[in-house]
Amino acid sequence: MKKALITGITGQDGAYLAELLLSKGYEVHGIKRRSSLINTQRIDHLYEDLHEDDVKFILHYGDLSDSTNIIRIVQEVQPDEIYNLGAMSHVKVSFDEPEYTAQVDGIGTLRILEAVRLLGLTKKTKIYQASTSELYGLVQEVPQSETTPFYPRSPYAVAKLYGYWITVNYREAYDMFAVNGILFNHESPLRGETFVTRKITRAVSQIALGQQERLYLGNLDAQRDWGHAKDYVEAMWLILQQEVAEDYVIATGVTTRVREFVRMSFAYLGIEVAFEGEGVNEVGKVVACHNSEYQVEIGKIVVSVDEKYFRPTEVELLIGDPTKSMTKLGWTPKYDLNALVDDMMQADIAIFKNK
Ligand code: NDP
Ligand code: GDR
Repeated sequence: MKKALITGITGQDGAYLAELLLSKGYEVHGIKRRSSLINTQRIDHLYEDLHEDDVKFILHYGDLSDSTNIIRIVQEVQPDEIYNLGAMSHVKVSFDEPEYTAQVDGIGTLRILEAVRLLGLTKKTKIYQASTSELYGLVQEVPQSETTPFYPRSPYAVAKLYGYWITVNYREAYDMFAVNGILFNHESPLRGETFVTRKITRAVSQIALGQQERLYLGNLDAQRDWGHAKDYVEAMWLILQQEVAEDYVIATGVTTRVREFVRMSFAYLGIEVAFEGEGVNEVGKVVACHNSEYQVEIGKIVVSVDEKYFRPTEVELLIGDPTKSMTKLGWTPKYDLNALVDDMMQADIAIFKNK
């Protein structure tokens, strides 16, 4: 039986990956942070009583900012595979917490690699590093592939750049199986509530149900290549099952503006929204409602721009080229953007109908 260790197991990807690996017969270990309130909501359904025999899902307290703790856990678990998903993952927040972000997202990656090396596990343990399309930052070429130059645009992306290169360096210097998945944005009903897609699907649900007046967003023009997290954790696993350690871009190859994601989310409920005005004065108005269940007035402004959500330096356009992962890994996503919006809206409208 293979053993996997997942950092960031309480996050969106950690939860889906743990589910996937358990379904493949792995023993799954995860690192969770101590918090004053319980933070395991996304993985509670996987919890097993440690007093039972043959437990396959085990959590350890830990933090990527603490080397001794990382070394101890890696020594105890002796994992065949480590998925380093733990990170301060919010781009906007990284401008407020740049040093912490560097510690966790940059040096945290080094701590994992060093733990494996110091414990003499370089031939046993494969390491997956959660790299990101944010590395591309300011557009150098489109679509972005494994060979596109990087130009990070936030403390988050700069920290992740260190994580990317230190992974490549340990692979080359110590012949370790250490690889980067350069994943473009991926979303789901488990997505954190302050990332734009989930912020939108939650607000749209509440506006339709009369529980919220308006949704305030930042840059409506930003373009993202959005996929479904369920598809992307499959790719993470595939990357570690290859004979040769290589880095891969995981993306859909389709890009969409934030504004369009809003429109699609309202459309799921039968509400048509049109945008008018420019820049900070742009608004989204209801132009029709085809579902009598939702009481939204025609002409009502339901979306406005609030500059407080602008970033000091923005990533305007991301569109990935998934050719390598599709041909070499045989990876094909099951969800397109419509299916993603449907999945998220279905989940959020159900949550708020029950409130
Ligand atoms: P989430 O923000 O949902 O989850 C992040 C996880 O990291 C959480 O479990 C969080 O714990 C944990 N974490 C945060 N700080 C620390 C720390 N100091 N020590 C240990 N663990 C910590 O992110 P996602 O699941 O969306 O993303 C997973 C990884 O993939 C991240 O590294 C992210 O940067 C990267 N990525 C994500 C993409 C996406 O579109 N989702 C795209 C490309 C890369 P807690 O629950 O306690 O906060
Ligand atoms: P991103 O995701 O920065 O791409 O990072 P996010 O959903 O935060 O932003 C996407 C785009 O939407 C614009 N935007 C807003 N964003 C947020 N969060 N809130 C708003 O109100 C808002 N209005 C407009 C942003 O400016 C941006 O252009 C995510 C994270 O998961 C990273 O960890 C990961 O590495 C990258 O995706 C790939």
